[in-house]
Amino acid sequence: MKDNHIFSLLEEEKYRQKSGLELIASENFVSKQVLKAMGSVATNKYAEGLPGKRYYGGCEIIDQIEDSARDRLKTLFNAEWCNVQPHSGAQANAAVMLACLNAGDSILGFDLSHGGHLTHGSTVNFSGKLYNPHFYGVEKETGIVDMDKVASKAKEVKPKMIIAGASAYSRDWDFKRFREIADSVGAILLADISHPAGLIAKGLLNDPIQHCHVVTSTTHKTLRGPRGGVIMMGKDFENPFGIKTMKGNLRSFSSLLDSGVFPGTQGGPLEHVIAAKAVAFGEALTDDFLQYTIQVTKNANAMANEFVKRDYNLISGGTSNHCMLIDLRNKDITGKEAENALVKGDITVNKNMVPFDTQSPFVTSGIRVGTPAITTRGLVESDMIKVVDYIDQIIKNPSDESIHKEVKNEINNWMKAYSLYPKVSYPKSELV
Ligand code: DSN
Repeated sequence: MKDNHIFSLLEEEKYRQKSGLELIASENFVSKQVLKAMGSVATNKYAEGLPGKRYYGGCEIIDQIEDSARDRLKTLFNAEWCNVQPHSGAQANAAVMLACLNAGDSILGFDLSHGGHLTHGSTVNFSGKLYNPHFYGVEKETGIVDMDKVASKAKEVKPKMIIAGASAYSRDWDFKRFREIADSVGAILLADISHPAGLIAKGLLNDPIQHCHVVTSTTHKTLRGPRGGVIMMGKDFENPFGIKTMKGNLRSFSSLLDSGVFPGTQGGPLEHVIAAKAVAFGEALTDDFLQYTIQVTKNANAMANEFVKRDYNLISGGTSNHCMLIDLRNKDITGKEAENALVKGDITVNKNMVPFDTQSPFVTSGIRVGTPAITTRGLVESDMIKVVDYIDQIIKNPSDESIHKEVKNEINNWMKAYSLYPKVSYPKSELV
C-alpha cells in the first residue's frame, strides 16, 4: 500500500516547519542523523528490561545502543546513574513518583499557573490525583521564586518530595538552597530540567546533579534530541530514605527508579528513540553544541531586550535562559488571540498562563516565546529585532489580515536562506 495521504501530510509539515518562525520554547529541530536513527529498524525490537537483563532474545545489538545512550548521558551531565527509557518527561516524572512515593503523600511543586508543569502536582494530572499537592510560586512584584517562601511552605506542609523545575520560567534555579530546604524537612528533591537541560549540560546554568536526589528531563527541547525523557542521579546512589519495594525489600535507589520505569509505568522501551537519544547526546558533547547553547541564550537576551524596549511586560523583566513569558494585558489582547493571529503570519508561539492570571488556561493572558529552534535554524542576535518587530506588528493588528499576509510573505522569503533538512523529503514516488 502506498500511503500517499500520510506522506503528503509529512511533506506539508516539513514545509510548514521550514518556512515559518518556530518560537515555541519547548521545540527544536533535530539533526538529520537523529532523525535517521529515530526512523530506523530499532523500532522493530522488543527489549523489556535493561541492557544485559532483558525479557526478550536478540537484544545484543540493542543493548550496545542503549549502553551508549546511558554512557553518553552520564558523561554529559556528570551523573552516576541514568535510565534513558522514559517515553517522555511526564513518564519520567511518573516513574520517579511511583518509585519514591505512596498514594496520598504530600508533594511540593511549582504552581502550574506560575509556569510550573502538569506533572508537578496539577489536580488534572496523575501527580495531583494520586498525591497530595502543594505549591510555591513567584512573587507578584518580581516574577521570581522567593526561596524563603519555599522554605516556609515546605515547613508548613512537610512534603515527601519537593520538585524544582518549570515549563515557563525564565530564571535559573537555586538547587543548592532547594536541597537545604529538602533536607530540613526530610524530603526527596527532584529537579525537572526538561526545559533548560541543554544549557545545564554545557555549564551555562546551575548544576542540579550535585544537589538533587533525582533529576528528570525531556530530550527534545534545548537538548535538541528526539522526543523522550530520561532520569539521572548524582551522588545519592544509595537509598537515602530507606524506601522499600512492594515486597518490603530495601533496594538501591537506582534499582527502585529503574523499576519505576519498567515494570512500574512502562512496557517495552522505544529503542529507535533511544538510538536517536544516543546520537543527540553524542552531538551535545561537542564544542559545536556549546556554541549553539551560548547562541540560544544570547538570542533570548536580545529578544527580551527588544520586547522590553517596545513596552512588553516580561515576567521577571527578562530572561537568564532560552525562554520568556510575556504578560499581554497591557497590549489589550489575550494569549489565545495572540497565538491565533501570530500563526497567520507563520510565527508559532503558545498561549500561556501568566502568574496571577485572570483568564482561563484556554484563553490565558500571555504567550511563551523561546529561541532554541530559531537558533538551530541559524538566526543570531541582530535577527531578534526583526523577529520581535514581526510579532509586534501582528499583536498591534490582530484582525488585520493584510498585515498577517505581508508578515507571512516576508518571513517565508527570509527563511528560504536557512535550510532545513534539504535532503529529507517524503515524495509520493519513493513510497514502497
Ligand atoms: N509541553 C511542554 C512544554 O511545552 O513546555 C511541557 O510538557
